[in-house]
Amino acid sequence: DQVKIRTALLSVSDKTGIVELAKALSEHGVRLLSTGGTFKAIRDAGLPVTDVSDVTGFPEIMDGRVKTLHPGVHGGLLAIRDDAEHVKAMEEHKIGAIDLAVINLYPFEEVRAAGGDYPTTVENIDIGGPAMIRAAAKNHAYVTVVVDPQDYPQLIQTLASNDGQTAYAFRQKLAARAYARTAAYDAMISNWFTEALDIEIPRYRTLGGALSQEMRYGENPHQAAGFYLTGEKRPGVATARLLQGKQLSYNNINDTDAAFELVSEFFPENAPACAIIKHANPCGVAIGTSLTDAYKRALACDSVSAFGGIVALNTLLDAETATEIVKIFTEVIIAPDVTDEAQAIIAAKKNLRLLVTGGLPDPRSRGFTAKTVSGGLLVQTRDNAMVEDLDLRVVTKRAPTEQELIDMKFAYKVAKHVKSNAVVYAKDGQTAAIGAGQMSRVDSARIAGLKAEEAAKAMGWAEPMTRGSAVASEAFLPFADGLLSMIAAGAKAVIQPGGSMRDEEVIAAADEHGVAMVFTGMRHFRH
Ligand code: 93A
Repeated sequence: DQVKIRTALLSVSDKTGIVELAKALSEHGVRLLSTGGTFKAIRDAGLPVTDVSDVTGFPEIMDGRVKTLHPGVHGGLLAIRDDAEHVKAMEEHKIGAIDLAVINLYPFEEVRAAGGDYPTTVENIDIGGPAMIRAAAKNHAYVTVVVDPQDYPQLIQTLASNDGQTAYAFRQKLAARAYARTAAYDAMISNWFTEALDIEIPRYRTLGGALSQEMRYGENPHQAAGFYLTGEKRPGVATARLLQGKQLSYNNINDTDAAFELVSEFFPENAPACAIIKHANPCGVAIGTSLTDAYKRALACDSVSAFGGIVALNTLLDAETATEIVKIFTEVIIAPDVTDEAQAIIAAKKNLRLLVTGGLPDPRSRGFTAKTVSGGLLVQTRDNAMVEDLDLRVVTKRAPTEQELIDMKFAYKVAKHVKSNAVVYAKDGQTAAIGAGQMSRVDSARIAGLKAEEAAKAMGWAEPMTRGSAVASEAFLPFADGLLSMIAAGAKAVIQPGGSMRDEEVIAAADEHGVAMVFTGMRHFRH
């Protein structure tokens, strides 16, 4: 069960804590072997260390591409210590056992994140490191493997309290971690290729990531949770900087992602835009003459639901808008950037989280989304369709007016980001009402209509905002009933994919009420 560590091989790119570890090992009389850079760091600290080339009798060649890929190393890691044949082979080929491997890999993730060019990124694919990690982990019956500087203190402590030995259970745990590391590393490399070459989902889609944040809990307090970064270079919640407030929770991250992906559909060069999200669904989206105007108009749609929501902005957050936002309780603000003045205003609200992303994600770029099912992983390319790119077909006698067409497209863009069944009413670049997540489309249409009436009553408006609006349905209207409910709420124009068996019936109902309708030919399910 216990294995005394006599020889250790240290080969690390991230040299954090390596000298302290080498010192502790030396104090336990451990013989240290090491590769070029690591060797130098340890030797410069005045500790005894042997270059691995002296063990293999083979120099590092090809710019270090081949330095530890040698039977002298791999035999030492893989030998079964009490197998007569293995022992004989070790003696015959003068291979010494290696009891501890401390390895961290070429910084592929960092180079990729820093936007390294193709050859540089490829050069940072570590070959020898993962080979040693996997060999050492396989032989965990005898060998201890450490792949993360965070684990050094525990190793040092174990050796100190355990007479320079490690226990089987400890080695097992480290082996599990080692394979998680090499799996995530290779996943990262494979993901980079898919992104760099823009290829379809490969035969073995690997969704690796590195744990960036352990949450206190998941969607509910009795669920454990972590946030893993895949390394995709997309401005958003995963890559944003948190300027103030405590860490985001599981639900915050999910909602903030929905908010920012939605607001990024609106290009800032056209108009400033704001989306307010609750439970991953928008409760108000608007463009405006200014960012403040956009925020106020987004809030007006459903100011009751906006309480405790997430606010996403498509452009620089200014002081005036910040002043408006802090008037009600908001959980998170996410924006490409923030002015110093605005940041100072937000700072007065200690619990309000402020995230800046440095840019907007491209809604047309492909990428992948995934979700788990029991025993499986569903992976698809991101819904990167934009209504501007679609061939809209007028199907009613009345064609939409120019303004109706603008409102339709606005509503359709929002509907793409609303849980199905989605029915979104919009007017003048502002959502008038949003019906989300109902099992029946008529219910979504009706609930939105009711909410608009309630909002009008509460605000003292003469009529609900749905009057004279355009309405979008993210999937086709299977019957005329949904349409009639939209018309009852005051919709004058309808945008929907079309393609139902009863399209004729739906079109006839629209014509009867003088409603203009266009088909997009593309749906935006979001289940
Ligand atoms: O280029 S490699 O794939 N070939 C190897 O044989 C090899 N052996 C160790 N990379 C290799 N390594 C890696 O070198 C380790 O995983 C570690 O990241 C790095 C340490 O190099 P140095 O000690 O020279 O700084």
